[in-house]
Amino acid sequence: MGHQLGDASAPARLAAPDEGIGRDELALATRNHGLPLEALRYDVTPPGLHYVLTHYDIPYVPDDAPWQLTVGGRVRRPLQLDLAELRAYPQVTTRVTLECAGNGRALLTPRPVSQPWLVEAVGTAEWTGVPLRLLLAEADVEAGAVDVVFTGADHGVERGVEQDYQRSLPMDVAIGTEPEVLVAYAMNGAALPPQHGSPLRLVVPGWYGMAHVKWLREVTVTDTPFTGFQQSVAYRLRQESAEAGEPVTRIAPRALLVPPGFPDFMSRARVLRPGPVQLEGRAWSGRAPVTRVEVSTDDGHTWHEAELAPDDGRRWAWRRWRFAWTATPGEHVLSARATDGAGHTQPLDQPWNRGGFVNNLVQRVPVLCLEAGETA
Ligand SMILES: Nc1nc2c(c(=O)[nH]1)N[C@H]1C(S)=C(S)[C@@H](COP(=O)(O)O)O[C@H]1N2
Ligand SMILES: [Mo]
Repeated sequence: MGHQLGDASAPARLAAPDEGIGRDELALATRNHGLPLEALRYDVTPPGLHYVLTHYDIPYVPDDAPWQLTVGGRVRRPLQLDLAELRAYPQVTTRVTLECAGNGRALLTPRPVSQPWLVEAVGTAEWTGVPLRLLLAEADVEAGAVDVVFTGADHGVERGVEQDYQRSLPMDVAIGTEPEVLVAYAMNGAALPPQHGSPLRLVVPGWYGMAHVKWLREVTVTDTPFTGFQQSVAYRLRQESAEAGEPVTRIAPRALLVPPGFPDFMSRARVLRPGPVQLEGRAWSGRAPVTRVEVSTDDGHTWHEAELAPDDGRRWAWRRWRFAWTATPGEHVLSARATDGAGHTQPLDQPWNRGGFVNNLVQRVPVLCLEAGETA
């Protein structure tokens, strides 16, 4: 099987210099959709507009099918909980901006061949569930525990390794309160949709998407570091395939613009009429609260302070920003750049690694402003 379906010791492929998006990437792109960027206008992303990423197949779980979550491994009191039992625990609702670690990958040179996101792998939802720390406290974790492994019900093969989708968190993150990790059973006040993990998923506010295990069926406490595929092979920052690499964890700051004006159907190039334009968008960071957004209308040569919406205490959700601009006829390149309270900001030159992860290169939005009275 490894012979036909890849080899875990072989690195993920990089596209040749002029190689276009291939059929394999197209197949991924048609299954895994992004946020239509005009939906950045909503505080909470409406159902169906939130991005989706699923490595294998979406498990078929009929509404009335029984579901058991087990909490086991290095614990004194293993738990087995159905949905009604989970709902009986204290419940928490948190608004969370979720972003795929591979967002921006298809803009990289050279391009890592995988899900070819431009910049739209993001969305914001209100997740309701049980704090994971309550379940772990009840299960009574043994001394010497190091990781908590989360197993989804989906199954597949990746670079020759057959697996259930599994990711782990260090114990201090799993039982922490900043962020508070949730075992979520509701999204925007309704049961989880199939593509977002029905009936249960993990939510790790501030962390990139890969940590938020969907179709969650098992929580396992370990006394040795977890070395599964998604932890040790995928989701590592490497320049060379032989490196062990650094793990991908929290979301780096990013700002995006609501696309101004109107689009050309094929190129999606933006067209504007001259005069005052309210530029607006969203900014987020999983590392520290966003403290600043700057805007450039001259392809990054000069930067101006944008107005950030007041802090509403929703630490893990994107923040709105805006900037008043007067469009003049001709071509312009618009950009926004977020900075967080820990001093992280967005680079103007692409950060590159073999997986195309944590790439928060400043967005460039070319626009064509028409002459007064002209139509496109
Ligand atoms: N079980 C399972 N959980 C998963 C995945 C998966 O393939 N299987 N994909 C992860 C990745 S890479 C991302 S970016 C997020 C996407 O969550 P969403 O589809 O709800 O937006 O789910 C994560 N959780
Ligand atoms: Mo992802």
